[in-house]
Amino acid sequence: MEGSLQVVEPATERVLDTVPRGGVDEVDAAVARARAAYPAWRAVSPGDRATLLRKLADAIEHDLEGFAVLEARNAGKPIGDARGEIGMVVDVFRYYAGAPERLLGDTIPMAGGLAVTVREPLGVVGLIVPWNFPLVIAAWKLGPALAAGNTVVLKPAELTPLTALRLERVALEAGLPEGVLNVVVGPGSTCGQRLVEHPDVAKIAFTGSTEVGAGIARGAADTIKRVTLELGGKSANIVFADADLEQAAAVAPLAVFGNAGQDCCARSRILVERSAFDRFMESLEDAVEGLRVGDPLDEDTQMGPLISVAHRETVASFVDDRHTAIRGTAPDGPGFWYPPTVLAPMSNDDRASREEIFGPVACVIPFRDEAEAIALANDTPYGLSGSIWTRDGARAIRVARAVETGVLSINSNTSVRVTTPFGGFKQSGYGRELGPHALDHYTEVKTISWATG
Ligand code: TAP
Repeated sequence: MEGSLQVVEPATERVLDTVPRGGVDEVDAAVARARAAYPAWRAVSPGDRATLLRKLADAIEHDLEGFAVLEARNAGKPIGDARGEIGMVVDVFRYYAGAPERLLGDTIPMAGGLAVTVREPLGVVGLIVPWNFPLVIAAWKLGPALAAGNTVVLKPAELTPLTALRLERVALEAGLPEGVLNVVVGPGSTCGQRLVEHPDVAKIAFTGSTEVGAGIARGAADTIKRVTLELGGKSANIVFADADLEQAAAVAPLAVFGNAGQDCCARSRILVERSAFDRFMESLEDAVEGLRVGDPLDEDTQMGPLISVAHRETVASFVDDRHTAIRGTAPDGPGFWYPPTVLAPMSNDDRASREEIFGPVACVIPFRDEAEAIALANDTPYGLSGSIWTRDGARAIRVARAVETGVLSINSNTSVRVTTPFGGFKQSGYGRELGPHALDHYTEVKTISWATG
């Protein structure tokens, strides 16, 4: 054990809890527990594994408010958002409870017999998750991993470990066998790194920065580990002049300032057709100035603080007064507050338009026509999400097919659902979470051929 870790509440800067801080030995012990639990867990009948996942979902739902308040305080997110996220955790386990009995294979004709395929679990899977959506991002990985018969070691971010620790306890109480779901709290540079290098870990599922993701891919190469990476984004919200401009402007703020902008799907580049630029900016101003920023536990709050003082400094480094067109409000006093800020008009070449700020800062960039909108949207190393606002259905489909990104929404800003695949193009990562596709990343296809001669 590497001593203890003080977990800070971003809205008050006070210590929320103190938890044991693990190191390499704790990771090795957790991997050993997961390895020991694996043969029995994969042998649990599909129906019984489904029942256990449903019981886990029920247990989390029963404690939903407890989980939500803890998440809201530890991550500094509005309580309404936290309830929504824990609700999604419940839904994810219920959705993947349907998977063990539906992991179907193929029957393939062959000369002199028959071949069948079966989907086998991988073994021990390491899950490394960030601080922005602590439990729900963990659940996106845990649901398919456990449903497919793997055992797991989950490493939450040191800034936000509390709901993962609560989940570990609740899972045992719900009947998951000992060793199936293990949590280790500790730094990424030691604990995360050890998971990546450990010879008994078959796969790493990671969400976080592109830089750390690239290191994980390199580290995993030595043991040919399977890796899925959900990394950063700099997504475009493309608004054409023929769109419902009031609606597009009314919902644009929460698509970038939701979770205080600490969202890989944040539509942080708002591309607006030049002929509608001024009208759009007027409506946007009202919407940004109306955002309620404050105490995460206040039911009316729409945006909380940033996660840490260091992160606030990084966010502030992208903002200069020269480009600041709109600035919302934020509380004074303790807490890592930063007001929602709109930079406009911006070029796509400006630093704030190119790098993932991961804070409540949006760049509004004018475009001339459809071709330029597509070119600007794609002029980024990332490709995670995005939106298209237009009343022209054919154009919506044309642009959607041309934008290089993993998830896109037309006339809405919602791109994450339990039932649909989620993941990136380009440097936003590879692999898909959620929906039916996630199961492909937690199973191997085995071919068994049977000679009939
Ligand atoms: P990262 O450093 O990527 O951290 C994400 C997770 O990886 C944490 O659990 C972290 O552990 C762990 N980690 C760090 N170094 C590691 C290593 N060498 N080996 C294995 N695991 C390691 O992200 P961050 O520092 O929290 O945020 C930095 C930037 O990343 C943000 O500003 C944002 O741009 C981006 N980010 C993106 C996302 C999404 S959803 N795509 C989420 C968070 C951050 P510890 O933190 O406990 O050390």
